[in-house]
Amino acid sequence: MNKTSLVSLLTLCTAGMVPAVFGQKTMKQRPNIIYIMSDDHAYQAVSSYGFGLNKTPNIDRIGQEGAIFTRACVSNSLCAPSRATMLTGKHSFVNGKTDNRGGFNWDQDNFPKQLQKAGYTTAMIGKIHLDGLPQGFDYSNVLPGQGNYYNPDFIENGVKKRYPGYVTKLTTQFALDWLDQKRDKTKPFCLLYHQKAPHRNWLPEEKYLELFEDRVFPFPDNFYDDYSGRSTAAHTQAMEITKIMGWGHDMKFENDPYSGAPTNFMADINRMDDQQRKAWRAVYNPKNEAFLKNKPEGKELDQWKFQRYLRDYLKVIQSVDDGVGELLDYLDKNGLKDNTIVVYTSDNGFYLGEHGWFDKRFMYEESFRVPLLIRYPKEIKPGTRIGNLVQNLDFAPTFLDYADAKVPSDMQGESFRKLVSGKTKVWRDATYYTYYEYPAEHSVKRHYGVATDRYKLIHFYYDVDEWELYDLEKDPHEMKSVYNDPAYADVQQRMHKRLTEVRTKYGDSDASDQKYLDAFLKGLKK
Ligand code: SGN
Repeated sequence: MNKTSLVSLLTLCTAGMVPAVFGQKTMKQRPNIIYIMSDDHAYQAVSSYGFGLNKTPNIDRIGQEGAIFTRACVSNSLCAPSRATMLTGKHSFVNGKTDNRGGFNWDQDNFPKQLQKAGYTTAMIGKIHLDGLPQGFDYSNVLPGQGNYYNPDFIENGVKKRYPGYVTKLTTQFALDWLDQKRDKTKPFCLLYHQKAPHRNWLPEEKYLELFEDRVFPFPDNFYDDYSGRSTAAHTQAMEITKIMGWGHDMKFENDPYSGAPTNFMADINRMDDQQRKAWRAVYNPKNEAFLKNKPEGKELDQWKFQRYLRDYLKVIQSVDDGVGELLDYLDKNGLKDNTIVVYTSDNGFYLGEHGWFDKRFMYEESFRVPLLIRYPKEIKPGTRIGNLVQNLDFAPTFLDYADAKVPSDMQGESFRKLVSGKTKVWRDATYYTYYEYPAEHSVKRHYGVATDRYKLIHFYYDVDEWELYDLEKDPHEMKSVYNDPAYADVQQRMHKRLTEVRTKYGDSDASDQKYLDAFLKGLKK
């Protein structure tokens, strides 16, 4: 073989286009990876999960042609910590990113760095919410902090620029542009495509402004929860739709309906260009005027707020689903479908009125669980359903496993590659959870806990010392803690044992909680 043909054969092999044969040794074709993550996307708002709120045909397609997980969860239900865990494969108390405040140490190891070492080209596009230039990526184009829905800034490889348009569409456009034009096509790729949507304050794309306006969504059964079956934390949170949402930012009134004063929604309105503002006002102004003419009260007012919240939240998701469709089409058209792993998930779950709430943070199911769908035609049978407790901790080792790359021994997650392809049924039977951001917005107390298939034990600490225990089979909506119920004395004891075991396994302790608490208090004093 002459030098030129050897070079072109090697090029094709690394690009994953042909299996190379060197003597008797076969070099396996390595898959591409597209990891799609949106922000605050509740599983209740992915149509495959069967809640009937909306239709997400493109996201659903990933699960129909691959697998859907019905009990995937996070280890800390908050944006930045969740992303840090996904990248490092380590719990918050190990990677150091325990809450949305403070920096993230990009110098530590992460799975994209390992993929680069293994010959992959990598890109991070969209919301990352971790300060500093992302490490482990050949290309990055990210939003600063939370980003903006309309005419957002993006930081491309460290350089900030404002782009006209809608954030979800722009993020998709940048992802497709990287796939088609910017990536090194001689290598297998890993793309992290992260949507800001559907994060608060849920500003829909112009073409979806009218969507769902004729739908009336029923309250969840526990919308008027009085939290009587639970400890202090559920009573003192600040997540109630009826009490916490504001007239401007959340309810989209330019002037407060009662005082007439301009609201903080003007910041969004002022960021829009004339055409965007006109389209927005054409839909929202008549509805707001109708409200002003006949101001609802009591339950009717609660209904009004709930409808506005849910409609806006679901409208925003429609653009996310469109973007997923565009990416899947790109793979089809470019012969990349069979050799590309596609994952769809969210950084955490979200409340859509359950317990009367929005937001996340609690270890209760709606925020603990996330949508998770994965497609990889070469290994995963279409229509697979997995009910095991996988966690965002597992993404890093799973991707490295698929890439035949080394999984660093200090990564705490486990690869679910064999589980999802049906090669094993052996899996963990308990997951560990921590939450630290308190005192803070939404006032959810610090807690940690352990969840199994059926039970969940939670300890709230810092300014309280209270335990909750749930039997998810009998009480799937976590309305009544059975921690002090004598009928559950055995379960309580067993769950305490499981908690000690997982804390030991992952290296967490009260001392480590104290370390992060001290760091937080020190930060407050500055
Ligand atoms: C903002 C939101 C909160 C949200 C946090 C964290 N308020 O502060 O509702 O809980 O982000 O979200 S807002 O008035 O600014 O919209 S996270 O996704 O970054 O964890």
